[in-house]
Amino acid sequence: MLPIIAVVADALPGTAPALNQRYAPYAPAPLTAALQAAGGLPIILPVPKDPEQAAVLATAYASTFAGLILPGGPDVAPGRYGEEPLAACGAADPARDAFELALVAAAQAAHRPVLAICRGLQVYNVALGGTLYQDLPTQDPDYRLRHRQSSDEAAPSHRVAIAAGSRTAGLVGTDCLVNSRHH
Ligand SMILES: [Mn+2]
Repeated sequence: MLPIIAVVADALPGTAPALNQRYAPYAPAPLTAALQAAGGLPIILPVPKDPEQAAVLATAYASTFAGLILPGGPDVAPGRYGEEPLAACGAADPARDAFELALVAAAQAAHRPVLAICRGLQVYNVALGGTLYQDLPTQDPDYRLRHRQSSDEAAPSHRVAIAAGSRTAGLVGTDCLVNSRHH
């Protein structure tokens, strides 16, 4: 049996507003293709509009998947880590925050591994009690790297250090270049 890997949906404006289909859940095609190529069975989890449903659905979903991927997306609401939003903070999606934070808790309770990417890594951090810089250029006195590159957004631009001996280092080495699209 192929392991089911759940990817939380991002949302695009839908095409049939008259039918109340305002948003279309989707996941990035390169991500789902990579999961299929690696022998996984990707599924996309739609974000419940009602945050009240988040915990119940997250627990139910966690019993269905072998692993969870938290992908990229909008900023986490600063209230989730005890801060007021600064002017440079982006718009948050309260329903998605509620669902993903509940999913992290449910995945941990069910002993399912989580791969967190971009926004997902920020969600994971906040879920475990961490805080975030809302905006590096205005908050970090040592800020100098351009983390929101103006070049082709897929082109590698800055260097990252990978922990020696880690699984990631086995795949890409301890020193590599990545694209950078956060703030
Ligand atoms: Mn960066």
